[in-house]
Amino acid sequence: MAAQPTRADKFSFGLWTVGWNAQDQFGSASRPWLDPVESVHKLAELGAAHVTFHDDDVVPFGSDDAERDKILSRFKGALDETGITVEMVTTNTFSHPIFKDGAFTSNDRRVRRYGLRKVVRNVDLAAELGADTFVMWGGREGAEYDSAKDLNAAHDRYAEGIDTVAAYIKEKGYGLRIALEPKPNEPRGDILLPTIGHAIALIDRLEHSDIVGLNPEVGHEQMAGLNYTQGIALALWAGKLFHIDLNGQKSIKYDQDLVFGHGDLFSAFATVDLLENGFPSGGPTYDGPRHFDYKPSRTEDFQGVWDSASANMATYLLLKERAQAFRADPEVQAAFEESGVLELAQPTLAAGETLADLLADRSAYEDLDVDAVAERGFGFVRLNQLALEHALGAR
Ligand code: GLT
Ligand code: MN
Ligand code: MN
Repeated sequence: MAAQPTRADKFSFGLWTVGWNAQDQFGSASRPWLDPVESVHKLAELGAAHVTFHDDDVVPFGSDDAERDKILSRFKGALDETGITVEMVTTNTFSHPIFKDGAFTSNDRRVRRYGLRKVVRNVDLAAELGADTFVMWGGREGAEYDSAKDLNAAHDRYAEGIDTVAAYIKEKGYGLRIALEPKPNEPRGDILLPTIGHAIALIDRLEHSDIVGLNPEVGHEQMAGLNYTQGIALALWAGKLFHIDLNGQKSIKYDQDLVFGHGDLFSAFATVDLLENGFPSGGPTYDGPRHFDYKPSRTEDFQGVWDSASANMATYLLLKERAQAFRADPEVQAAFEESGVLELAQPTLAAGETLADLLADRSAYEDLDVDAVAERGFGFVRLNQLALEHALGAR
Protein backbone atom coordinates (compact mmCIF):
# COMPACT_ATOMS: atom_id res chain seq x y z
CA MET A 1 0.00 0.00 0.00
CA ALA A 2 1.21 3.45 -0.84
CA ALA A 3 1.42 6.18 1.77
CA GLN A 4 -1.48 8.61 2.00
CA PRO A 5 -0.68 11.73 -0.05
CA THR A 6 -0.37 15.00 1.87
CA ARG A 7 -0.10 18.63 0.83
CA ALA A 8 3.66 18.41 1.38
CA ASP A 9 3.84 16.07 -1.62
CA LYS A 10 2.81 19.03 -3.84
CA PHE A 11 0.50 16.95 -6.02
CA SER A 12 -1.33 18.99 -8.59
CA PHE A 13 -4.02 18.18 -11.19
CA GLY A 14 -5.32 19.95 -14.27
CA LEU A 15 -9.06 20.48 -13.97
CA TRP A 16 -9.29 19.26 -17.57
CA THR A 17 -7.98 15.84 -16.45
CA VAL A 18 -10.60 14.61 -13.96
CA GLY A 19 -13.10 16.94 -15.67
CA TRP A 20 -12.73 15.33 -19.12
CA ASN A 21 -16.12 14.09 -20.27
CA ALA A 22 -14.40 11.41 -22.35
CA GLN A 23 -15.54 12.59 -25.76
CA ASP A 24 -13.03 11.30 -28.28
CA GLN A 25 -12.55 11.20 -32.05
CA PHE A 26 -14.83 8.21 -32.40
CA GLY A 27 -17.52 8.63 -29.78
CA SER A 28 -19.55 11.04 -27.76
CA ALA A 29 -19.02 11.83 -24.09
CA SER A 30 -19.26 8.86 -21.73
CA ARG A 31 -19.42 11.01 -18.60
CA PRO A 32 -21.38 14.16 -17.76
CA TRP A 33 -19.79 17.59 -17.30
CA LEU A 34 -18.02 17.84 -13.98
CA ASP A 35 -18.28 21.06 -12.00
CA PRO A 36 -14.75 22.44 -11.36
CA VAL A 37 -15.89 23.36 -7.84
CA GLU A 38 -16.66 19.70 -7.20
CA SER A 39 -13.27 18.68 -8.62
CA VAL A 40 -11.49 21.09 -6.27
CA HIS A 41 -13.29 19.62 -3.25
CA LYS A 42 -12.74 16.04 -4.33
CA LEU A 43 -9.05 16.52 -5.17
CA ALA A 44 -8.52 18.20 -1.79
CA GLU A 45 -10.10 15.22 -0.09
CA LEU A 46 -7.82 12.81 -1.99
CA GLY A 47 -4.67 14.65 -0.88
CA ALA A 48 -3.80 17.01 -3.73
CA ALA A 49 -2.35 20.43 -2.91
CA HIS A 50 -2.99 22.37 -6.12
CA VAL A 51 -5.10 22.59 -9.24
CA THR A 52 -4.34 24.05 -12.65
CA PHE A 53 -6.68 24.98 -15.49
CA HIS A 54 -7.24 26.56 -18.88
CA ASP A 55 -9.32 29.74 -18.92
CA ASP A 56 -12.12 27.82 -20.66
CA ASP A 57 -12.10 24.93 -18.14
CA VAL A 58 -13.54 27.29 -15.54
CA VAL A 59 -15.18 30.06 -17.55
CA PRO A 60 -16.89 28.73 -20.69
CA PHE A 61 -15.64 30.27 -23.96
CA GLY A 62 -17.69 33.31 -24.89
CA SER A 63 -19.01 34.10 -21.39
CA ASP A 64 -19.66 37.81 -20.84
CA ASP A 65 -17.87 39.75 -18.08
CA ALA A 66 -20.69 39.51 -15.54
CA GLU A 67 -20.95 35.75 -16.01
CA ARG A 68 -17.16 35.43 -15.80
CA ASP A 69 -17.02 37.32 -12.51
CA LYS A 70 -19.80 35.20 -11.03
CA ILE A 71 -18.15 31.93 -12.02
CA LEU A 72 -14.72 33.04 -10.81
CA SER A 73 -15.94 34.19 -7.42
CA ARG A 74 -17.66 30.82 -6.88
CA PHE A 75 -14.46 29.07 -7.94
CA LYS A 76 -12.34 31.18 -5.58
CA GLY A 77 -14.77 30.25 -2.82
CA ALA A 78 -13.95 26.58 -3.37
CA LEU A 79 -10.22 27.38 -3.19
CA ASP A 80 -10.69 29.24 0.09
CA GLU A 81 -12.80 26.48 1.60
CA THR A 82 -10.34 23.72 0.74
CA GLY A 83 -6.98 25.50 0.95
CA ILE A 84 -6.19 24.24 -2.55
CA THR A 85 -4.07 26.73 -4.48
CA VAL A 86 -3.65 27.42 -8.18
CA GLU A 87 -0.01 26.90 -9.09
CA MET A 88 -0.31 27.07 -12.86
CA VAL A 89 -2.70 28.48 -15.41
CA THR A 90 -2.78 27.85 -19.15
CA THR A 91 -4.80 29.14 -22.10
CA ASN A 92 -7.03 27.20 -24.42
CA THR A 93 -5.81 28.22 -27.86
CA PHE A 94 -6.84 24.99 -29.50
CA SER A 95 -10.54 24.10 -29.06
CA HIS A 96 -12.43 26.84 -30.88
CA PRO A 97 -12.33 26.58 -34.70
CA ILE A 98 -10.79 30.06 -34.88
CA PHE A 99 -7.56 28.35 -33.76
CA LYS A 100 -7.67 25.60 -36.39
CA ASP A 101 -4.42 26.89 -37.94
CA GLY A 102 -2.87 27.86 -34.62
CA ALA A 103 -2.91 30.95 -32.41
CA PHE A 104 0.53 32.62 -32.32
CA THR A 105 1.45 31.08 -35.68
CA SER A 106 -1.83 31.09 -37.59
CA ASN A 107 -1.41 32.29 -41.16
CA ASP A 108 -4.33 34.65 -40.43
CA ARG A 109 -3.05 37.75 -38.64
CA ARG A 110 -6.49 38.45 -37.13
CA VAL A 111 -6.29 35.10 -35.35
CA ARG A 112 -2.79 35.85 -34.03
CA ARG A 113 -3.98 39.17 -32.60
CA TYR A 114 -7.05 37.55 -31.07
CA GLY A 115 -4.94 34.72 -29.61
CA LEU A 116 -2.53 37.17 -28.03
CA ARG A 117 -5.44 39.04 -26.43
CA LYS A 118 -6.89 35.80 -25.04
CA VAL A 119 -3.52 34.79 -23.59
CA VAL A 120 -2.80 38.20 -22.04
CA ARG A 121 -6.24 38.31 -20.43
CA ASN A 122 -5.49 34.93 -18.90
CA VAL A 123 -2.08 36.10 -17.65
CA ASP A 124 -3.92 38.68 -15.56
CA LEU A 125 -6.12 35.94 -14.11
CA ALA A 126 -3.10 33.72 -13.40
CA ALA A 127 -1.40 36.56 -11.51
CA GLU A 128 -4.58 37.37 -9.62
CA LEU A 129 -4.84 33.76 -8.44
CA GLY A 130 -1.21 33.69 -7.36
CA ALA A 131 0.03 31.12 -9.88
CA ASP A 132 3.80 30.74 -10.42
CA THR A 133 3.72 29.20 -13.86
CA PHE A 134 1.96 30.07 -17.11
CA VAL A 135 1.97 27.12 -19.49
CA MET A 136 1.81 27.45 -23.25
CA TRP A 137 0.94 24.25 -25.08
CA GLY A 138 0.80 25.12 -28.76
CA GLY A 139 -1.15 22.08 -29.88
CA ARG A 140 -2.50 23.82 -32.99
CA GLU A 141 0.78 25.56 -33.86
CA GLY A 142 1.82 23.43 -36.77
CA ALA A 143 0.61 21.99 -40.04
CA GLU A 144 -0.47 18.88 -41.87
CA TYR A 145 1.35 19.88 -45.07
CA ASP A 146 4.85 21.24 -45.57
CA SER A 147 3.63 23.77 -48.12
CA ALA A 148 1.09 25.22 -45.67
CA LYS A 149 3.54 27.31 -43.62
CA ASP A 150 6.42 29.64 -44.14
CA LEU A 151 8.37 27.93 -41.39
CA ASN A 152 10.84 30.76 -40.95
CA ALA A 153 8.01 33.23 -40.43
CA ALA A 154 6.20 30.74 -38.18
CA HIS A 155 9.15 30.59 -35.80
CA ASP A 156 9.40 34.40 -35.92
CA ARG A 157 5.72 34.70 -34.98
CA TYR A 158 6.02 32.07 -32.26
CA ALA A 159 8.94 33.94 -30.70
CA GLU A 160 7.11 37.26 -31.12
CA GLY A 161 4.05 35.90 -29.31
CA ILE A 162 6.01 34.45 -26.39
CA ASP A 163 8.22 37.53 -26.03
CA THR A 164 5.22 39.84 -26.10
CA VAL A 165 3.57 37.93 -23.27
CA ALA A 166 6.84 37.71 -21.31
CA ALA A 167 7.39 41.46 -21.66
CA TYR A 168 3.85 42.05 -20.37
CA ILE A 169 4.52 39.82 -17.35
CA LYS A 170 7.65 41.83 -16.54
CA GLU A 171 5.99 45.19 -17.14
CA LYS A 172 3.21 44.25 -14.71
CA GLY A 173 5.68 42.88 -12.19
CA TYR A 174 3.86 39.57 -12.04
CA GLY A 175 5.65 36.67 -10.36
CA LEU A 176 4.98 34.38 -13.31
CA ARG A 177 7.28 32.32 -15.50
CA ILE A 178 6.23 30.93 -18.88
CA ALA A 179 6.64 27.18 -19.48
CA LEU A 180 6.40 25.87 -23.06
CA GLU A 181 5.02 22.37 -23.47
CA PRO A 182 6.44 20.42 -26.42
CA LYS A 183 4.50 17.76 -28.32
CA PRO A 184 5.44 16.16 -31.65
CA ASN A 185 1.97 15.80 -33.21
CA GLU A 186 -1.75 15.58 -32.40
CA PRO A 187 -3.90 17.50 -32.96
CA ARG A 188 -1.77 18.92 -35.82
CA GLY A 189 -0.03 16.53 -38.17
CA ASP A 190 3.26 18.07 -37.06
CA ILE A 191 3.52 20.54 -34.21
CA LEU A 192 6.16 23.27 -33.97
CA LEU A 193 8.57 22.81 -31.02
CA PRO A 194 7.99 19.03 -31.07
CA THR A 195 10.47 18.12 -28.32
CA ILE A 196 12.25 19.54 -25.29
CA GLY A 197 15.36 20.14 -27.36
CA HIS A 198 13.52 22.08 -30.07
CA ALA A 199 11.86 24.26 -27.43
CA ILE A 200 15.15 25.02 -25.71
CA ALA A 201 16.63 26.12 -29.03
CA LEU A 202 13.83 28.64 -29.50
CA ILE A 203 13.89 29.81 -25.87
CA ASP A 204 17.62 30.57 -26.17
CA ARG A 205 16.92 33.06 -28.93
CA LEU A 206 14.14 34.95 -27.14
CA GLU A 207 14.57 38.46 -25.82
CA HIS A 208 13.00 37.48 -22.49
CA SER A 209 14.40 33.96 -22.27
CA ASP A 210 15.12 34.44 -18.55
CA ILE A 211 11.45 33.86 -17.67
CA VAL A 212 10.72 31.24 -20.32
CA GLY A 213 11.31 27.54 -19.67
CA LEU A 214 9.63 24.20 -20.13
CA ASN A 215 6.71 22.05 -19.06
CA PRO A 216 7.68 18.64 -20.48
CA GLU A 217 5.04 15.89 -20.53
CA VAL A 218 6.03 12.23 -20.14
CA GLY A 219 3.83 10.96 -22.98
CA HIS A 220 4.72 13.72 -25.40
CA GLU A 221 8.42 12.87 -25.35
CA GLN A 222 7.66 9.16 -25.52
CA MET A 223 5.38 9.73 -28.54
CA ALA A 224 8.56 10.90 -30.26
CA GLY A 225 10.39 7.78 -29.10
CA LEU A 226 12.48 9.83 -26.67
CA ASN A 227 13.62 9.21 -23.12
CA TYR A 228 11.65 11.51 -20.78
CA THR A 229 14.13 11.34 -17.92
CA GLN A 230 16.95 12.31 -20.26
CA GLY A 231 14.84 15.17 -21.62
CA ILE A 232 14.02 16.68 -18.24
CA ALA A 233 17.66 16.20 -17.26
CA LEU A 234 18.68 18.48 -20.15
CA ALA A 235 16.02 20.99 -19.08
CA LEU A 236 17.33 20.88 -15.50
CA TRP A 237 20.91 21.28 -16.67
CA ALA A 238 19.86 24.30 -18.73
CA GLY A 239 17.97 25.80 -15.77
CA LYS A 240 14.74 25.46 -17.71
CA LEU A 241 12.67 22.84 -15.92
CA PHE A 242 9.91 25.16 -14.71
CA HIS A 243 7.08 22.59 -14.47
CA ILE A 244 6.24 18.96 -15.34
CA ASP A 245 3.28 17.02 -16.76
CA LEU A 246 3.35 13.46 -15.44
CA ASN A 247 1.35 10.70 -17.12
CA GLY A 248 1.73 7.33 -18.84
CA GLN A 249 2.29 6.34 -22.47
CA LYS A 250 2.95 3.00 -24.09
CA SER A 251 5.36 3.56 -26.96
CA ILE A 252 5.05 5.65 -30.10
CA LYS A 253 1.37 6.08 -30.83
CA TYR A 254 -1.47 8.56 -30.21
CA ASP A 255 -1.32 10.57 -26.98
CA GLN A 256 -2.63 8.13 -24.39
CA ASP A 257 -2.51 10.31 -21.27
CA LEU A 258 -2.61 7.23 -19.02
CA VAL A 259 -2.15 7.33 -15.27
CA PHE A 260 1.48 7.98 -14.28
CA GLY A 261 3.30 4.65 -14.27
CA HIS A 262 0.63 2.86 -16.31
CA GLY A 263 2.78 3.22 -19.42
CA ASP A 264 6.51 2.63 -19.18
CA LEU A 265 6.78 1.87 -15.45
CA PHE A 266 10.54 1.43 -15.29
CA SER A 267 11.04 4.75 -17.04
CA ALA A 268 8.66 6.30 -14.48
CA PHE A 269 10.92 4.90 -11.76
CA ALA A 270 13.91 6.68 -13.30
CA THR A 271 11.91 9.91 -13.55
CA VAL A 272 10.87 9.81 -9.89
CA ASP A 273 14.42 8.88 -8.90
CA LEU A 274 15.69 12.03 -10.64
CA LEU A 275 12.91 14.28 -9.32
CA GLU A 276 13.23 13.07 -5.74
CA ASN A 277 16.91 12.23 -5.40
CA GLY A 278 18.54 14.46 -7.99
CA PHE A 279 21.57 13.54 -10.07
CA PRO A 280 23.97 11.01 -8.47
CA SER A 281 26.72 13.63 -8.07
CA GLY A 282 24.45 16.58 -7.27
CA GLY A 283 23.51 19.50 -9.53
CA PRO A 284 20.25 21.32 -10.23
CA THR A 285 17.08 19.85 -8.74
CA TYR A 286 13.34 20.18 -9.36
CA ASP A 287 11.34 21.53 -6.47
CA GLY A 288 8.05 22.40 -8.18
CA PRO A 289 4.64 20.77 -8.12
CA ARG A 290 4.20 17.13 -9.13
CA HIS A 291 1.59 17.88 -11.74
CA PHE A 292 -0.49 15.15 -13.37
CA ASP A 293 -1.82 15.63 -16.88
CA TYR A 294 -3.66 12.41 -17.62
CA LYS A 295 -7.11 11.41 -18.81
CA PRO A 296 -9.34 9.04 -16.84
CA SER A 297 -10.09 6.39 -19.48
CA ARG A 298 -13.40 6.62 -21.34
CA THR A 299 -14.47 3.31 -19.79
CA GLU A 300 -14.59 4.84 -16.29
CA ASP A 301 -17.51 6.23 -14.32
CA PHE A 302 -16.94 8.87 -11.64
CA GLN A 303 -15.73 6.28 -9.16
CA GLY A 304 -13.14 5.36 -11.78
CA VAL A 305 -12.24 9.01 -12.27
CA TRP A 306 -11.39 9.46 -8.59
CA ASP A 307 -9.70 6.06 -8.40
CA SER A 308 -7.48 7.09 -11.30
CA ALA A 309 -6.65 10.44 -9.68
CA SER A 310 -5.57 8.58 -6.55
CA ALA A 311 -3.66 6.06 -8.64
CA ASN A 312 -1.37 8.81 -9.99
CA MET A 313 -0.43 9.90 -6.49
CA ALA A 314 -0.15 6.38 -5.09
CA THR A 315 2.13 5.29 -7.93
CA TYR A 316 4.30 8.35 -7.51
CA LEU A 317 4.67 7.75 -3.77
CA LEU A 318 5.43 4.06 -4.26
CA LEU A 319 8.13 4.89 -6.78
CA LYS A 320 9.50 7.58 -4.48
CA GLU A 321 9.86 5.05 -1.69
CA ARG A 322 11.56 2.56 -4.03
CA ALA A 323 13.87 5.21 -5.49
CA GLN A 324 14.95 6.30 -2.02
CA ALA A 325 15.73 2.71 -1.08
CA PHE A 326 17.69 2.35 -4.34
CA ARG A 327 19.94 5.30 -3.54
CA ALA A 328 20.34 4.33 0.12
CA ASP A 329 21.51 0.79 -0.70
CA PRO A 330 25.31 0.52 -0.13
CA GLU A 331 25.49 -2.08 -2.89
CA VAL A 332 24.03 0.45 -5.31
CA GLN A 333 26.47 3.13 -4.21
CA ALA A 334 29.33 0.68 -4.75
CA ALA A 335 27.92 -0.20 -8.16
CA PHE A 336 27.73 3.52 -9.05
CA GLU A 337 31.37 3.77 -8.11
CA GLU A 338 32.38 0.72 -10.14
CA SER A 339 30.42 1.86 -13.16
CA GLY A 340 32.12 5.24 -13.18
CA VAL A 341 28.79 7.01 -12.67
CA LEU A 342 30.35 9.20 -10.00
CA GLU A 343 33.61 9.63 -11.95
CA LEU A 344 31.70 11.44 -14.69
CA ALA A 345 31.38 14.50 -12.44
CA GLN A 346 35.16 14.93 -12.61
CA PRO A 347 36.10 17.50 -15.29
CA THR A 348 38.02 15.98 -18.18
CA LEU A 349 40.73 18.59 -17.90
CA ALA A 350 42.22 19.13 -14.43
CA ALA A 351 41.79 22.48 -12.71
CA GLY A 352 43.94 25.01 -14.55
CA GLU A 353 44.93 22.50 -17.21
CA THR A 354 44.76 23.76 -20.79
CA LEU A 355 44.25 21.93 -24.03
CA ALA A 356 47.96 22.55 -24.73
CA ASP A 357 48.78 20.73 -21.47
CA LEU A 358 46.60 17.81 -22.56
CA LEU A 359 48.32 17.75 -25.97
CA ALA A 360 51.65 17.58 -24.18
CA ASP A 361 50.49 14.79 -21.86
CA ARG A 362 51.90 11.64 -23.50
CA SER A 363 50.19 9.42 -20.91
CA ALA A 364 46.81 10.59 -22.21
CA TYR A 365 47.47 9.52 -25.78
CA GLU A 366 50.82 8.34 -27.14
CA ASP A 367 51.61 6.11 -24.19
CA LEU A 368 48.05 5.10 -23.35
CA ASP A 369 47.43 1.38 -23.65
CA VAL A 370 44.13 1.76 -25.46
CA ASP A 371 43.52 -2.00 -25.56
CA ALA A 372 43.94 -2.27 -21.80
CA VAL A 373 41.56 0.66 -21.21
CA ALA A 374 39.08 -0.87 -23.67
CA GLU A 375 39.00 -4.02 -21.56
CA ARG A 376 37.09 -2.29 -18.78
CA GLY A 377 33.56 -3.59 -18.20
CA PHE A 378 31.20 -0.94 -16.91
CA GLY A 379 28.75 -3.21 -15.10
CA PHE A 380 25.73 -1.23 -16.26
CA VAL A 381 23.56 -4.33 -16.55
CA ARG A 382 24.16 -5.25 -12.93
CA LEU A 383 23.45 -1.69 -11.87
CA ASN A 384 20.23 -1.72 -13.90
CA GLN A 385 19.19 -5.00 -12.32
CA LEU A 386 19.73 -3.46 -8.88
CA ALA A 387 17.47 -0.60 -9.95
CA LEU A 388 14.85 -3.06 -11.22
CA GLU A 389 14.93 -5.11 -8.04
CA HIS A 390 14.45 -1.96 -5.98
CA ALA A 391 11.68 -0.80 -8.30
CA LEU A 392 9.91 -4.13 -7.78
CA GLY A 393 10.38 -3.96 -4.02
CA ALA A 394 12.54 -7.10 -4.09
CA ARG A 395 15.30 -5.44 -2.06
C1 GLT B 1 -4.27 19.52 -23.47
C2 GLT B 1 -2.96 18.85 -23.72
C3 GLT B 1 -2.08 18.86 -22.54
C4 GLT B 1 -1.67 20.24 -22.14
C5 GLT B 1 -2.79 21.06 -21.69
C6 GLT B 1 -2.31 22.46 -21.45
S1 GLT B 1 -4.12 21.02 -22.74
O1 GLT B 1 -5.09 18.73 -22.65
O2 GLT B 1 -3.22 17.55 -24.16
O3 GLT B 1 -0.94 18.09 -22.75
O4 GLT B 1 -0.80 20.13 -21.05
O5 GLT B 1 -2.71 23.36 -22.40
MN1 MN C 1 -0.75 14.38 -23.45
MN1 MN D 1 0.25 18.28 -20.89
